[in-house]
Amino acid sequence: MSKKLYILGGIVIVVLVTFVVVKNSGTSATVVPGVQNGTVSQNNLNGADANTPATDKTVDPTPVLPPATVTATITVTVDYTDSGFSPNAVTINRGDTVVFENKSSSSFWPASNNHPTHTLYDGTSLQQHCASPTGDTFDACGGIPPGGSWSFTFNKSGTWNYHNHLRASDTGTIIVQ
Ligand SMILES: [Cu+2]
Repeated sequence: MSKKLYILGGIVIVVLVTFVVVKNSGTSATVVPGVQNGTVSQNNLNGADANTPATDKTVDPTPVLPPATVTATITVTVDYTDSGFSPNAVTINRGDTVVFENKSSSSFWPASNNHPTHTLYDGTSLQQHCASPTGDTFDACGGIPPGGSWSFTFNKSGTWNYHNHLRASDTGTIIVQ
């Protein structure tokens, strides 16, 4: 009985000594770099204890995103009067919409140059793109009566000259950046 107690006590002592040695060796190994820097910071001391969660981890702040480079799209109005398109030249960004308002005394038909084929904007002719209009061709494909309007969203960059197909001498320019 007493022999078992001695053995048990010996085991406890061995375990305690081993624990102290391991703990001390860990401490000395990690404190040295702090001392070499001239100062022993609290972080270095905390870091020496393997049971203490590291406190010197820095949490990244919420990333600051650069300002959005895509600007909101806008709608610009071009009036058509008996004197022609006004303003005659308009500069917009890709994705912007131009509303052509007929304030003249007769119907108008805004369309991409060149008259009469209208191939400048999308490469297809009036006969082709007006057969089944998809909304992405710069061509009203029909007369708009006085008081009416026709709008088109420009999704292609370029300098797009246009005219009134019903009075081809009236022209204008949409510059899409
Ligand atoms: Cu035309």
